[in-house]
Amino acid sequence: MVYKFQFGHPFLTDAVILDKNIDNLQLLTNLKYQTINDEIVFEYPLNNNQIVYGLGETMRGINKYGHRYVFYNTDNGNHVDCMESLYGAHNFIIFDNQKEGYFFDTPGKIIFDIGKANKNKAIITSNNNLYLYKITGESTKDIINQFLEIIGQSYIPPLWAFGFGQSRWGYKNQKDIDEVIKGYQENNLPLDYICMDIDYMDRYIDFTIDENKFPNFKNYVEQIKNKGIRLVPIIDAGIKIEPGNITYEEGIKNDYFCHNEKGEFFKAAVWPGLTHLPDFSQIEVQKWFGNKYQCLTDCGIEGFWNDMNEPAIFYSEYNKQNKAQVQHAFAIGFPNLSRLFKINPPAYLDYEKFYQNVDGEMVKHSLIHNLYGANMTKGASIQLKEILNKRFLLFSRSSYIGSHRYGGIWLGDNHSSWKMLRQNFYQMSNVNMCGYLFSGADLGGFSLNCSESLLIRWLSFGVFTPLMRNHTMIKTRRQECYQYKNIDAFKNVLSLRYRLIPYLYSEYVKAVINHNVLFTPLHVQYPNDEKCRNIEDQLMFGDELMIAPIMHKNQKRRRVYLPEDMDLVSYKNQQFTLISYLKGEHTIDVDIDEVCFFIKNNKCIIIGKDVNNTKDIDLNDVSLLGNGQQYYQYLDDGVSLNINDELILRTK
Ligand code: MIG
Repeated sequence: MVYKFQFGHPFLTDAVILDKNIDNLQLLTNLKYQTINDEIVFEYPLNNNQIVYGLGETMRGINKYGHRYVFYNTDNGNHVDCMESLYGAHNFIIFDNQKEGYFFDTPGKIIFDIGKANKNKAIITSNNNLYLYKITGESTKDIINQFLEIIGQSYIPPLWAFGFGQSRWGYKNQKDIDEVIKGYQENNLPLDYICMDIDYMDRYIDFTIDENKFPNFKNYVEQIKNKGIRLVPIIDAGIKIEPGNITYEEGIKNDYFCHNEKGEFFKAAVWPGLTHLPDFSQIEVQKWFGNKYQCLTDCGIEGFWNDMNEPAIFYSEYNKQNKAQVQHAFAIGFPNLSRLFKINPPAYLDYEKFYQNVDGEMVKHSLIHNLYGANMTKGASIQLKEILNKRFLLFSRSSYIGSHRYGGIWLGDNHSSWKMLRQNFYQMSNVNMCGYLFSGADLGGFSLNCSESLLIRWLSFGVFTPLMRNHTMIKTRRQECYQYKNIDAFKNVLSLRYRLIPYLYSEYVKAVINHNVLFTPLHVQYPNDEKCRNIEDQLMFGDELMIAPIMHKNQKRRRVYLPEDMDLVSYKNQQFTLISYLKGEHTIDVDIDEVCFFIKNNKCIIIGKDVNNTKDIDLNDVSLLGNGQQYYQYLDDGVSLNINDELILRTK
C-alpha cells in the first residue's frame, strides 16, 4: 500500500511516476514530524535488533542501523566509513522490523540519523519541503517491489554493455588505446569496451576531440568496433569559459548557465579551468546539452559516462581557498594527486552562491542540489535515445532516484583495498533497492595500487555486477588484467563472466520488468530463517543464485550459510563442477584461480559459450547448469528499444 503526504510546497523531482492523491497526515502513524527553524524533523521509533535497508549509495554495511548518512551529493574520494556523503541521493529507507518503507522526495539536503544520536530512534532532517511516500507491505521484498514500481522501470543497456570494460584515467591517445586492445587480445582475454577519460578532449573541453591524439577519430572508432571494441568517452558537467568554444558561446547566447546573485554567469573551476555550469533544472538546457553528445555519436560512439556532476567544484569566484594548491598541482603534473583530493570540498560554500531557474523562479542551488547530476543524465538519455534510436551505455557518477530510468551509476572514487571490495558488495543491494540496477564500482579500485590477488578476487565478485569495469586513477600501478602474472586466473574469471552474460542479461531485464532487484540480502529472501538475519557477506542474486565471494586478503577458505539445499558451482580452468550441499553451515575452499557461487537445488541457470566478446554471444545457444529442470529466458536482439514480455522456456 502506498501513501503520499505533502509538506509545504515541494520542488518536483520526477522521481515517482505514480499519480496519486495526497493522504491525510494522520496516516503517517509511527512517523512523527515537527518543523524546527525551517527544517522538517521526522522521528521514527526503532526496535532492539533493528534492521534498516535502502539509503542506496552510502558507506558502511547492508544494514544501515547505528550511523548517520547525509544525502548532499559530494565529490569526495576519501571513502572511509565515517564519510557521510557520497555522490548520489537515494532517500529511500526500509524499516525491516516494522515492514514500512519511506521515500523522502526532496532535492535538497536530507540527513538520516539511524539510531546514532539515539539508539531507539531514527531522526530524519530535511532542509526543504517535501513529498513523502510511505509504503507498507507484507514483507520487505514486497515493499521493495512496490517502491520500484512507483519510481518506474530502470534503464536497460544494450547487451554489449554487459561485457567487460577497461578504463584508466591517463589513456591519452590512439596509441594508448591500441595497446590496451592488443594487451587483451594477445592474451586471449575478453574485452568489449574501453572508457576514455578526460584526456581525449582538447584541454578538457566537453564535446571536443584532440586531433593530435586522435587524427581521424571517426575512422578509428569504426576500425576498432570491427574488432568488437567500443569507446566510451567521459563527459564532465562544466563548460570551459573560452571564446570560440561553441558550447560556451551557445550557452551564453541562450542564457543556459547558472547565475550568481548579481545575475552574472557563475564561475567555477574544474578540469578545463574556469567554467560555467549548465542550468540542468531547465528542460531546454537538458535537451541542448543532451544533443551535444551527437558530435560523438556521429563518430560511431554508443556509450558515455557523466562525471563531475554533483557538481564538483575545485574553487570558484567566491571561494578561492584551494586555488593556489590546485593550480600548483596542475603546474607540476599531479605528482601527489591524493593530496589534491584531500582538499576539503569548498563546493558546499559555492552551493549557496549560485542559482538555477526552476519554472521561471531563481532558486538557490543548495535547495535543489541533489538533482543536478540526475538532470544531466536525464537530458543525455532522452536525447541519445532520439539520436540513436537504439539502446546505449550511459552511467553517471551523481544521481537522484528517478535518474535510474535514464542511466546507470558507478560508485565513484574508491581505492584499491579489500575494505573497498566489501563496500562494493554491501552497496550493490542497497542501490538496487533504490532503483539502480545497472551499477558497479571501479573494479580493482580507483586510487592506490592494486595487487594481483585483490584484482582477481574483486573481479570474481564483479562477474555479477551489471557494470563490470576495471578503472583506476592516473599515476597508479597499471591495472589492466594482462599487466599481472597470473593470466590464467584472469582468463578464468573473465571467461565466467562471458558465459554468464546470457543469464545476467535475462535476469536483468526480468528484474526491470517485474520491479525486482538483482542482489537481495539473505534476510529479505528468507525472512523466517533467523540465521539469515545478520549475514552481510553473502547475497542472493536473481532467482537462482547465492554469492559468497572471497573478500579478505590471503583468504582461501570461508564459512557460508546455506538457507536451503544448494549446489556449489566451481569454475576453474574454464570448467564447471557442481557439488551438492545441504541447508546449513559449511566451509568452502576457493583457490585464487577459481570462482565459486551457489545455485538453489531445484533451480537452473543458462550458460553460454566461452567467448571473448559479446558480438560472439548467441543468446539462443545456451545450456542449462544446475539440478533444476528448466529456466525461463528473456530474449531479444540486445539493442532495440522495444522490450518484449515473452520468456523462452529452456529445458534439459
Ligand atoms: O576530479 O576524470 O570519478 O572516475 O577518472 C577527478 C578523472 C575527475 C573523477 C571520476 C574518475 C575519473 C576522474 N574524475
